[in-house]
Amino acid sequence: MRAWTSPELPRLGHGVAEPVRLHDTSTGGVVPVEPSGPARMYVCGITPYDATHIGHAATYVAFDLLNRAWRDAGHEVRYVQNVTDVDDPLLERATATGEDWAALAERETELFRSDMAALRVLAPDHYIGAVESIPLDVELIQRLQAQGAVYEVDGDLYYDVHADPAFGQVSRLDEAGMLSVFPSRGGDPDRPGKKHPLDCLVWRGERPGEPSWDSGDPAIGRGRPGWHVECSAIALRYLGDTFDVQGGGSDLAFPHHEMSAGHAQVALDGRPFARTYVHAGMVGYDGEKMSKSRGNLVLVSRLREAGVDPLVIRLAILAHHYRSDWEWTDEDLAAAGTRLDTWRTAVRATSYDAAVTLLGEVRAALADDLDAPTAVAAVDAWAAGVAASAGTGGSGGSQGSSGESGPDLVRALLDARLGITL
Ligand code: 5CA
Ligand code: ZN
Repeated sequence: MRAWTSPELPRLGHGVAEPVRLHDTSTGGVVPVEPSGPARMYVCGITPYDATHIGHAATYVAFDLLNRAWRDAGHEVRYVQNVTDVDDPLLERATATGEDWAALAERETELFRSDMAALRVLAPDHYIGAVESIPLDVELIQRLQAQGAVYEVDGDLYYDVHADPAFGQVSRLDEAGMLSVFPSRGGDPDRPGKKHPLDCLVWRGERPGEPSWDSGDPAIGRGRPGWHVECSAIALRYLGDTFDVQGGGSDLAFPHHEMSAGHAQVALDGRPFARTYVHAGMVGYDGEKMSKSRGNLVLVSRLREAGVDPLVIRLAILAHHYRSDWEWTDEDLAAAGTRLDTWRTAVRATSYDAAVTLLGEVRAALADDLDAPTAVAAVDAWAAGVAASAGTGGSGGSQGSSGESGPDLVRALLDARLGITL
């Protein structure tokens, strides 16, 4: 399906940024990520039954920082994202409100596109819906069947998690840990007929009143795909195996990314699905994780309608490290507004030397596991320095040898690396 229009990305001179190091859930450490050829990233997309909230926005802004870091390090980036435009929560919401499920999905996907564009998030190269990827899912399920990794339970097809010897290596949870989160994240540990409580659905047979598709294969029948197979199949088709980063919020590490990796690795005879698994922390509001099902949502579109500058929303997000869990507050937004004003005042009077120093600091912070708060603090310190030297009549306006001015360099830097235009 159609993505959204990416903002222009200024090219920064001054050599290339250093390679990016990222926290990898599967090893538990910060590791160098060294793409060979184009950098390949898959980030799990929305389930479009409600509007984009700050938690979603924070997750996509985090991976946008990675996209921008790779580009500044000289990589071409291949970025793929899905839209889970058919799944239980979407169908349940449509049933509850009496809306057509496909119309609901299309409307919320369109709102997401406009929120992402407003937040200056670079668009994926391939934006793929679950419905349009059903033939890819069927093909993957057939490969899993050929490996003996699929069995039937009353017309539904289940994946045997132990078919992948590496099961557990993405989330690094033990079985008790897996079982404790499985039911709240789409799993059905107690379904009779399953071989193991953690086995997951790959194909849900046709039910009255639910959308279904003909798989074209009598051994699979009519129905709809399970959730994990969707991301596995889309990533393999558009990125190939052993791609650089599989990303999403930390609530996806298990079961979603564990299962998607398992499917792919069984189909690929053990070749790794992704090299690195990167997870953003959960954003809360009013003391709980922000979620559509809890209803404690701060919606990007609602803030925009209320006249909040989307760049201020983006800057409020950047004040938090992507990996930490944090709480959204109205004060965050006010602080980001003040900060943006301060930066906009400072940029007019910056010296070229101060701009070059800032470039090095921002690049270094972001190369270190996308440390946006440190990058933001460096910009704050630069702005304070500019204000202090303006007060003493000091050093505004000088240029580098290329004729580039300090203000031009800082504007390009913050635009290219933080997505903030001054
Ligand atoms: N469609 C699936 C992924 S294939 C899905 O999880 N959709 S979602 O709409 O529920 O979430 C979209 C993305 O936002 C996921 O990466 C999820 O981990 C992330 N996310 C959801 N809630 C939060 C939150 N409160 N804070 C941070 N990220 C969140
Ligand atoms: Zn996914």
